[in-house]
Amino acid sequence: MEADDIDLDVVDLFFDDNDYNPKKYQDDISKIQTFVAGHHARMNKVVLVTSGGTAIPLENQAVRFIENFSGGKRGAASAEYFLSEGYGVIFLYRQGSLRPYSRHFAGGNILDVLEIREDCKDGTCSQLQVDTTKMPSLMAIVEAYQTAKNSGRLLEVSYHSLVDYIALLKASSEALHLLGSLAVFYLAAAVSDFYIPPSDMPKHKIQSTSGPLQLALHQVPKFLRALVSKWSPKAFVATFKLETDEAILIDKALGALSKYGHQVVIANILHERRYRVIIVTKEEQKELLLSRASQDQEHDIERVIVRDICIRHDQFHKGTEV
Ligand code: 9Z3
Repeated sequence: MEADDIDLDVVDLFFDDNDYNPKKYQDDISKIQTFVAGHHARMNKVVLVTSGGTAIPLENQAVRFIENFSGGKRGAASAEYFLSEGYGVIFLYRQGSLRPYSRHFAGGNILDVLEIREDCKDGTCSQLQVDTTKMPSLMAIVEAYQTAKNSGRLLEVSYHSLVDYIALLKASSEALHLLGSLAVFYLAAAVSDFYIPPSDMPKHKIQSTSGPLQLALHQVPKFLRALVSKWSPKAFVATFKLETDEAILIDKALGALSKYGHQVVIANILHERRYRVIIVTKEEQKELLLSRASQDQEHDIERVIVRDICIRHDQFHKGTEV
């Protein structure tokens, strides 16, 4: 048996061993399939953007989880830029993480820009007014959001645990296969490499009276290989590689490219990720760096990343047509 087959078997076993929320899962899959079919009919490009972290439950009826740092800014901002590039966007995000457009209000309190009209304060009417001077960008953001929604180009699907994430990634990938090379994967979610299989989890809450807690975490199978070789083999795939040590970043990115055989790795260092990334392909390494002035004006590096990925996808798609 080839190493690839072994990997793919491990992925199948993972699905056999792990249960996920079947009701929500079925609803989500049918929404994804309908979305993809609609875009296929119009020969539109569609990108799957994954975003946010994953929760690793420690108990079967879970009270505690292992989490990570990702807040979902990369994914949410990128989804907006893909929409403005004309793509249909399936936004697969961790519940509670940032979302396209509403992310702009996450740092403040939206209630601060709303006012109850003077003549409504006796409760006889229900009109609110918006003080846009307190948030000058509000109109443009609402307009962009409504355009995306009304044109049917944005589908948001949430997940919570690692298992939910992987199940939805598989279902989306299989649906997107219909689009061939018009489909893009932009995998920005920070997915845990480790988890506890259900058979190893205690049924009830772990008791602190049992003394120090020792956990054995298992490795999550490498789903990317299944995605690239089996679930959606004609798509353009861009993944992210996160490290904290610059010395190993590029080697790890190149290692991922040769292991999975996909098109692009976007390499980033944790504390530089808002202003610097390196686009790594088999042929080149290209640094994208926001200038100091752009950083001061809080410009998004995602605009530049998405522009670069769209150009590469366009070339890839044209190359597959001949
Ligand atoms: C990233 O590297 C993203 O850029 C961040 C974005 C998660 C750093 P934020 O959500 O951060 O805006 O706060 N994502 C991928 C990280 C990852 O786990 N990649 C896997 C790996 O490095 C491969 S898919 O092994």
